[in-house]
Amino acid sequence: HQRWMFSGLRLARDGVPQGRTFRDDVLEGLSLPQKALPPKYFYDAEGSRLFEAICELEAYYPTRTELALLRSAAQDIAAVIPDGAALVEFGSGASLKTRIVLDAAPQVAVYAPIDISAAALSGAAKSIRADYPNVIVAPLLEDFTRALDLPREARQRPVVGFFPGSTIGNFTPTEAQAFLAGARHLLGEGAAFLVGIDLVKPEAQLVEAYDDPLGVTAAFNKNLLVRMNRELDADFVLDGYRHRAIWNAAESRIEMHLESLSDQTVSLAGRTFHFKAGETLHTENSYKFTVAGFSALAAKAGWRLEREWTCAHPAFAVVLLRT
Ligand code: AVI
Repeated sequence: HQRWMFSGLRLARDGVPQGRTFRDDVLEGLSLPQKALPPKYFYDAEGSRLFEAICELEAYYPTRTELALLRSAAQDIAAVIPDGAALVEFGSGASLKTRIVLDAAPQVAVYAPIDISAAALSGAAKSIRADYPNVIVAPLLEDFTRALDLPREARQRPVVGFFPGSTIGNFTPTEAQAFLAGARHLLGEGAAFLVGIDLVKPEAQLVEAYDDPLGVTAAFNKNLLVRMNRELDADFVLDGYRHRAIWNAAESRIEMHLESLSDQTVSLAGRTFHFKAGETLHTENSYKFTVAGFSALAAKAGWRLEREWTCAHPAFAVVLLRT
């Protein structure tokens, strides 16, 4: 596992030795019987910008619900953060929720945000440094599922992990368990881990959140086609696909797909792929939990649920896990 320094950010060295590239994952994903891509590829600069816009939408309840929950739990949360702690955030994006924790817990000495988007990470690091001059900011530009070591600045300190936004819902249960086990290893014995989880709720509200009337989520989904066109020299016709959000009750997840509106062939990286009319490219799962179900999942990865803060309408929870 190698890293190097660049513009003050540590880069994961993609492709060496275990890394897979966007191209590898696209070629494999488009060859599956149900075409599918990992959702992490949404987050190029434009995708990260569109995701921030989603978080502002009336229809997308998770962000504002979790923000309100964090604000009302801030003193409780601050009370479990030790003096001189390092706060390690997985998939930190714009680091907006972090501010609630940092405002309530001035004892945080180091903030280590981990994110795959260079633009989002450097912007967030800059603004956190400006607004919290006493906090050492040690950003890690990396797929947060691959982070193997804490930044030097965060070692030898009490560690609190932070994973808000219900991003854990974008993993399958097997992946979520593996991520939680990896995070336990990364954060270390005795660590606390604050995780936001979106809870099961009525189908109509879920579908509206993932197929908003302004079409921002549709643009976010379709940006994957734009990205493949640009980075892999693909020739997806953007108007040839439509955004779909479907509640899969059996799996307790919202699925996002891009549905082909006609029979069409796409060429990409020297290969061709055929889409039948109505065939979909499955681009994301967003699992919805119960606190009991999530606690059982976390237990399989060596975490015990120590506390929970829950909002009933819309249903959302922030839980505190402990090794
Ligand atoms: C980042 N993640 C938790 C979002 C979600 O709700 O699953 C991504 C998203 N997809 C569509 N809208 C938002």
